[in-house]
Amino acid sequence: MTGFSFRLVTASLFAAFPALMPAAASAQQAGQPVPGQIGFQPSVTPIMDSVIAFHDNLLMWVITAIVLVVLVLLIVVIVRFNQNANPTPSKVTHNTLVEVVWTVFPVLVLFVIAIPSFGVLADQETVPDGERTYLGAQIFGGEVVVPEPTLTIKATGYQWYWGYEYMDDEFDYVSIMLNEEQRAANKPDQPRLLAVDNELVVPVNTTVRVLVTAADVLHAFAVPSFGIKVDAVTSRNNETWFNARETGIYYGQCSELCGKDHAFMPIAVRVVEQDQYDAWLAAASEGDLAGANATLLASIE
Ligand SMILES: [Cu+2]
Repeated sequence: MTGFSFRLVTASLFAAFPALMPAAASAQQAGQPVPGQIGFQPSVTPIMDSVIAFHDNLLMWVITAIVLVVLVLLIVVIVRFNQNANPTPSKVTHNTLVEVVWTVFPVLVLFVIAIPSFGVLADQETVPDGERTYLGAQIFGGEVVVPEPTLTIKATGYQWYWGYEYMDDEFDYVSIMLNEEQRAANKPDQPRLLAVDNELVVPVNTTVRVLVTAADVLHAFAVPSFGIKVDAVTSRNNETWFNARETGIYYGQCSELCGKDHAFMPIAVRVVEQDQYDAWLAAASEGDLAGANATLLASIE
């Protein structure tokens, strides 16, 4: 792939037109959307690195080329075939060569997009074994070998909240969105419609296997900064993974229309240092989830 990325182009655009800049500057804040945002949320996992590289180094170039070709064709038609320039229209209705070209060319374009895209998609669904180099990473970012998972979490979608089960430690809880009153009282710094009572807590730099299922209707577990989106289907366990390299809080949302409160069942993942996680886990797995969360938040702030 070319080292000259679309990001470079957008960066020079911002340099030329600083007025475009504010959204991009605050986009550095990880894990949630920001007003005026036009790009992805910043990546904190190998999968999201591949997704962003796929977008910046390939997809945006293809899209830009297509837009320019269509624009040129439109201009040619407007200039050469308007009523004044071309008073007697041609009565041609078929042209085999043109039809072959406009069928074969888009097929080739789709192939060029599909092949690396399938690599990135397969990576999301292939849990690391500590040896495999990811295809998306090979194409877009060099060698990335991810250690085997040491933590398995089952995420269950309900109408309309998420349940998290720590499979290795055999405890679970549910995570429900805070309404505005609760948020103002408990987590005023967190965003509206994304803050939850009990966040999903995981350690940093740890491969986490995520089993995704549903208890009632279809849901989908998605966290943009991690580059994962997995359907939650009743009586099935779908599998994905992430390995977050930065502490912080990362928000996602249910991404499969599941009923009237579909928009109100956010996902909040709290990535913390290993010792903070160990302390949290010890208390939470003994049944004191509220105390564990309060201690954890106090140790972060
Ligand atoms: Cu939903």
